[in-house]
Amino acid sequence: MKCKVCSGPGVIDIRRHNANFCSEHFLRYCRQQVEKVIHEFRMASPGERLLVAVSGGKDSLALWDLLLELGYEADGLYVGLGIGDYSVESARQVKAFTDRFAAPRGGSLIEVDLRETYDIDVPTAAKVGKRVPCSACGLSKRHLFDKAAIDGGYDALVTGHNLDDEAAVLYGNVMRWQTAYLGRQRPHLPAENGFPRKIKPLVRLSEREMAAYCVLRGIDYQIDECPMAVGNKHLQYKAALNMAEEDTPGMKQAFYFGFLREAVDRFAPDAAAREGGQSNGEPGSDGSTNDAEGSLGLCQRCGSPTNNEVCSFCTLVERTSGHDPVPVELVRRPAKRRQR
Ligand code: Q46
Ligand code: ZN
Ligand code: ZN
Repeated sequence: MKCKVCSGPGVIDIRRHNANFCSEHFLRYCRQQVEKVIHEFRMASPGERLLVAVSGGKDSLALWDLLLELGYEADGLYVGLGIGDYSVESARQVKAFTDRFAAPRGGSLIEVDLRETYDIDVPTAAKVGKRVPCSACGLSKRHLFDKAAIDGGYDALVTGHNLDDEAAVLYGNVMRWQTAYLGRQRPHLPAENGFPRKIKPLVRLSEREMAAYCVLRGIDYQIDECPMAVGNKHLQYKAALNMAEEDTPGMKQAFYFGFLREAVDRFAPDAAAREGGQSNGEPGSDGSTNDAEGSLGLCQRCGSPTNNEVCSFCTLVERTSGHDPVPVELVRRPAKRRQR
């Protein structure tokens, strides 16, 4: 296996591009893909302040590293979800990355802990609210990401959704013809209705490539799956698409970028009719959605945009705070409804 660029020993093959790369040229390829997509979708300009939502996983840490490499002013935002040991380890990885890779290049970390600040955590919110954990989690993350970006005066909120993620969300939205979500499934959502600009600069890179990037850069990351993800739809969609990709390399990229080129605009009226909010079908990682909120007013508790008197997050906090913490293992996902 020889590097496509320098003919030196290759360390990774990328079948959809029919290319192998050595370490140096693979890292350069990753930077180029991010630069290309930022330019193509006019995501950000030099000098803007970016806030990267970091989970401790490979994608978000690689993204923060890539943006700093490319010269962007990028800070990190970590939300402590209170998901047992998983969250403890995730926080440790984020802090280690910040100290070693981000701080020396001017990146600082903002931390928000659900338990410390709001007296809730994801397992307890799920149990008390009788919600799917990913729904309570996604709702909380979206709210806190938006709030941190607005409060901190950042030009954009950046998330580490990669090609596999976006193709799986698209697959789920198509399977259920969620036309309003399809109309908003773009890698760049402009700031509107009190929400920050949201961008996804990793959509040209795959999950596997992000893992390789971290290994080659020496970035440690959380390798365990979230214990609350078991059985979620998003993982099932990913598995289905992986089988198709195995047979036809490039299928995922063609599916997702073909959608952006040929179809997303056709669904824009459906998205507009839904009015406000920025949900695009990916609240957590399970693809379920339930709280796209309009923009008719501001939450009486926190001042966030909402079409209710009190926003979904504040409602979640009001219901959940004061309850004893529920251990992760006591939260069971609801039984599947029988299908015909
Ligand atoms: S952290 Fe949260 Fe994910 Fe865990 S509970 Fe679901 S959404 S799976 S990205
Ligand atoms: Zn090379
Ligand atoms: Zn609120």
